[in-house]
Formats: sequence, C-alpha cells, structure tokens
Amino acid sequence: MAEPTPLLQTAGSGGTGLYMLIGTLLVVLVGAFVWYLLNQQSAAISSQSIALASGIHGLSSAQKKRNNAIVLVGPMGAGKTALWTRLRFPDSTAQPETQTSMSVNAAEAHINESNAYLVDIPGHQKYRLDRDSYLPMARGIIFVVDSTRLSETIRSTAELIYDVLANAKVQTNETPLLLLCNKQDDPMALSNARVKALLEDEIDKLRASRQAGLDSLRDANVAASGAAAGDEDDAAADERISDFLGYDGKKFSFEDLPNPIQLNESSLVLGHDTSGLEQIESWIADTLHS
Ligand SMILES: Nc1nc2c(ncn2[C@@H]2O[C@H](COP(=O)(O)OP(=O)(O)O)[C@@H](O)[C@H]2O)c(=O)[nH]1
Ligand SMILES: *[C@@H]1O[C@H](CO)[C@@H](O)[C@H](O)[C@H]1NC(C)=O
Ligand SMILES: *[C@@H]1O[C@H](CO)[C@@H](O)[C@H](O)[C@H]1NC(C)=O
Ligand SMILES: [Mg+2]
Repeated sequence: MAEPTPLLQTAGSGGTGLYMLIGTLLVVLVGAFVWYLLNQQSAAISSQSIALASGIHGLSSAQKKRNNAIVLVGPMGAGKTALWTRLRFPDSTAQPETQTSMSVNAAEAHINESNAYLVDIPGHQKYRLDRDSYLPMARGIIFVVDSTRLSETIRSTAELIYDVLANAKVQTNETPLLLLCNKQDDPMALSNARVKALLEDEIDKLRASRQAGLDSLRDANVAASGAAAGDEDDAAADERISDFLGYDGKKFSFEDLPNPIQLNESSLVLGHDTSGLEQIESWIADTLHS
C-alpha cells in the first residue's frame, strides 16, 4: 500500500497545478476587470473636475438660470463699481473702498420692489469672456460712460458698446440698454446729447471699417479656396455679417436698433449729492417687470 500514495500524490499535485493555473487565470482576469473599472472611475472623476474647473471661468448652472440679471458694462473708470455700490447699499453714507476693478462683482439687490441680480464687469479686455457669458442672460444692460473723458476714450468706448450691441443674444433678446452719461457733477462733462452724437459718429466709422475688413476677408477666401470650402466660408461670413449695426447705407443711429435705448445723466460721486439714481432704479424695475 506504499504505491497508491505517491500516485495519489502525483495525481493530487497534478490537480493542484491545474487548479493553480485556473486560479491564476481568474486572479489575472478579475484583476484586469478591477483595473478597468478603476480606470473608468478616474476618467469620470477627471472629466468631472475638468467641467468644474471650466465652470470657474464660465458660469455655474445656477448663474445661467437667472432671469433678473442687470449687467453693468463700460470703460475702465467710468463709474460702474460706484453705481453697483450705490444700488446695493442705497442708505450707506460711508465712502466704501474704491478699488481698482479686479473681478466681476455680482449680487442680488432689492430695487424698487424688484430683486435684481447686479453684475459689474470690469472694462478691461481681459474680462471679455466674462462679458460674453453674462450678456446673453442680461435682462437689461447699463452702459456707463465717463462724460468727462469721452474725447480721449471715444474709440475704445465705441468698440466696447459695439461689441455689446453686436452680441448675438443681445440682438435676438432685444435687451434694453441704458446709456448712462456719468460724472455730470464735473464741469467738463459732456451732455448726454453730445455723448450720444459722438458715439454715433464713432460707431458709424467702426461699422464702415469692420465692413471693409469683412469684404476683404471674403475676397481673400474666395481667391484662396475657390468653391471647395464655400459652405463653411459662407457660414462664417453670415455669422460676421450679423455684426452689422443699424441700416446699410444710412448713418448709424441708436434709434435704428431693435433694442430699447434710454439715455440718462448721472452723478455718483460718493460723499456728495448723487443724481440720476432714482431714474436708474426705476429703469431697472421697469426692465425687470417688462
Ligand atoms: N466726479 C465723479 N467721479 C466719479 C463718479 N462716479 C465715479 N467716480 C469716480 O471715478 C473713479 C472710477 O469709478 P469706478 O466706479 O471704480 O469705475 P469703474 O472702473 O467703471 O468701476 C472713482 O474714483 C470714483 O470715485 C461721478 O459721478 N463723478
Ligand atoms: C432719462 O431718460 C428718460 C427717457 O429718455 C427721460 O424721460 C428722463 O427725463 C431722463 N431723466 C433724466 C434725469 O435725465
Ligand atoms: C417704484 O415703482 C413705482 C411703480 O412701479 C413707481 O411709481 C415709482 O416711481 C418707483 N420709484 C422709484 C424710486 O423708482
Ligand atoms: Mg469697477
């Protein structure tokens, strides 16, 4: 009875070898499956964090849903933050810190029985993306002008208001715009009629040069690509042609826009009498009610 034992052992170890092979295969398979699952998970996590990260530069979904946004735009130093502060803290007599605009200010404010979400966007070009993301949801736009420095800043001011009014959503929504000629306390301030006339002249020039740029771009495209990529070029050209403000062949006038435009004067210097604020508040309330 000495023989069967080694035989059995041989058979047994052979069986163990088979089981070990199957076991190893199973471990490898399960391992690969778990590895695959973990990878899927981390891919999902990383795409989520990419979405979150881009949300910091764009808008969160909560901001996107707002229907009471009043967006303050205008060149640097015109008085947007002064206006934002006045509207948010109407009873404050203290002089709040005037700081160089470093970021977008956005907050709810109770204005004449309405809740407005006031967004103050710095005038610098680097805030262009913020402007482009807030403008489409704006119920109203307040464009603040420094009436004392318009002659020096006319080109950049006109370019800025052109960009605002040429925004596709601002056009289709026919977003109302309040053109606020600020710093009227200063004896050098131009009247609102003068501000309007200067801006219309400059927008008219801008429109002509943008149109010329578009025509030469189109000619270049036709010459370069022939008919092959014609469809895409036409689409791009159509996109740009909606940039045109007012009527072709007629001098630009704010009255020709589909957007309701109101023109007012204001003085928002803190520690002094402010003027024009009630007008602004009732414009905001009317705009939110309409
Ligand atoms: N004289 C005068 N100064 C103003 C008026 N509104 C704002 N300012 C001043 O203009 C400067 C720029 O104002 P700010 O609100 O920061 O401009 P923003 O860059 O458009 O936000 C500050 O020193 C303000 O105190 C105004 O109506 N009259
Ligand atoms: C503001 O503009 C409206 C409409 O153009 C005008 O009726 C009103 O008198 C203006 N207010 C001031 C204070 O200029
Ligand atoms: C507030 O709204 C009412 C009604 O909409 C209006 O009559 C009034 O003039 C407004 N007041 C101010 C301060 O805007
Ligand atoms: Mg500011």
